[in-house]
Amino acid sequence: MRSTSVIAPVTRLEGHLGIRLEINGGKVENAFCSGEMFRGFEIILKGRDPLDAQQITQRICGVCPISHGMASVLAQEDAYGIAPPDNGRIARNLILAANYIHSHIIHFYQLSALDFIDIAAITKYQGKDPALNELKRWASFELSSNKIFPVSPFLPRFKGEYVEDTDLNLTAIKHYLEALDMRATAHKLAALFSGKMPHAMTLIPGGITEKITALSIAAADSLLTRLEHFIDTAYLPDVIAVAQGFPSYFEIGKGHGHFLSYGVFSEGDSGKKFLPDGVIINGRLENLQPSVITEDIEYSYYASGSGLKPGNGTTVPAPDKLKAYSWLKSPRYRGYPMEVGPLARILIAYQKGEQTVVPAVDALLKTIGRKPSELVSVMGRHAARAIECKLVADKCRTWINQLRPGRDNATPFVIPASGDGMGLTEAPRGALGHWLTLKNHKIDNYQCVVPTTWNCSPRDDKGIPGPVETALAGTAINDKDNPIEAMRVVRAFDPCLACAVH
Ligand code: NFE
Ligand code: MG
Repeated sequence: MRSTSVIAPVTRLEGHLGIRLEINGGKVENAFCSGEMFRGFEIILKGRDPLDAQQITQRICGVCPISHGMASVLAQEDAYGIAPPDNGRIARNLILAANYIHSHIIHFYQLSALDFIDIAAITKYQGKDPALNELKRWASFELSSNKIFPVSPFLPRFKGEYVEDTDLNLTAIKHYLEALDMRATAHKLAALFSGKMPHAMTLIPGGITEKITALSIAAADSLLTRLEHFIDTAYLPDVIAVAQGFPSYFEIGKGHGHFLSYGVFSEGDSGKKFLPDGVIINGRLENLQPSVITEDIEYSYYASGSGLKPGNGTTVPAPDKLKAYSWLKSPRYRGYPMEVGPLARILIAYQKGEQTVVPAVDALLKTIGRKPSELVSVMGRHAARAIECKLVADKCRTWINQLRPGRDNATPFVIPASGDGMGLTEAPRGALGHWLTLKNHKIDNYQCVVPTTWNCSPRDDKGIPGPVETALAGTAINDKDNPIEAMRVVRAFDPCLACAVH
């Protein structure tokens, strides 16, 4: 029997994503991802002073602003021919790392965990924690009230199988509340070097404007200890427990199996990055070649040329285009749709034999009794994100110890009248690139190709679906009116549609 299920917008992710599932015989036959709104940052940037770019592009998103600021200053550094001194480079690593920790913790607890954890278990709570008792009072009321519109964010929810173990449910709900405090802690860590969060004041081409002091180093060390404790005692164990409770989700949501990472967290002049760049196509590792990136628009609400390289890209909205179904363009790498994000970074680092990554991945796989290939799945994406969060947090200790109070934190520069630059980095959700062209000292063209644009892209000019569309195909849907299985597939990618449409 055929049916269609449309979920628009999908909740518990950032921005406006619509999903259309065409179901045949209880399985998704075709899936479509729609970015439902237009924003126009690439147009807003035209004609402006290039130093506005790292501030304006950070407003693309409140979750991953640092990545946009970083891509922007990297593109400008490429155009101006400069690089930051060690203090600037390392402090930027720390700001970005703190933003990763913040983002990964939100994603698991606030956005995804409620696909698995049973919030109704709070009614069984017998302890004395005031916050949990307040949650219990509220949830007991909502669950028994039969209101036609229950109060979000916990209810309403799709019917489905949730965790049955009361202790695990109550532990995860307690961690849900603690995660809110950890997000603030990660923001405080970033703000020691970024001025404030979420949108950093201090990022400039050539480094950062904030002086490094003994006080900021000591404060960073202390905040990091709290974050590491939460990752070790809550985030990782909770992900492992959920993974063990839902083993079928190591089979669900596979996707194309092509992965892309630009590499991130510069280790200095050698060009080495803590998480390396690379590409995996059909299981084979390749060197990254940015010149083969293009964007198609056959099914996107744009009238610009199709198949353009981002450096020559244009953004001409066409809301009446009949064939279109998304405000995302379709980025492709040598024609391939690429999955980006923590799983891509971890698999590429693992295949490259990175010394810190390989033992961490092997230890986790041993704990959960899985093979590396099984990471390409819903649970694998959660596991990869959690491992990455731990690796990045632990690496912050090294970076904090490498900061030198009083030394330069920025390199002077002159903005040339014309030129172009490419800034490639990795946002929490994956590969992020900004392309900049200057004319008369002003921005002539600015193009962003963003992680969720890769992951949630619509079909390309050849009709090939995007990574999330492909990961959804084949998923068994038990009840088309409660397609929780599809929501688990989508949320495992941690989509941000605000970024994706930019
Ligand atoms: Ni709005 Fe972002 C990240 C970027 S995702 S969250 O991480 O760039 O498309
Ligand atoms: Mg773009």
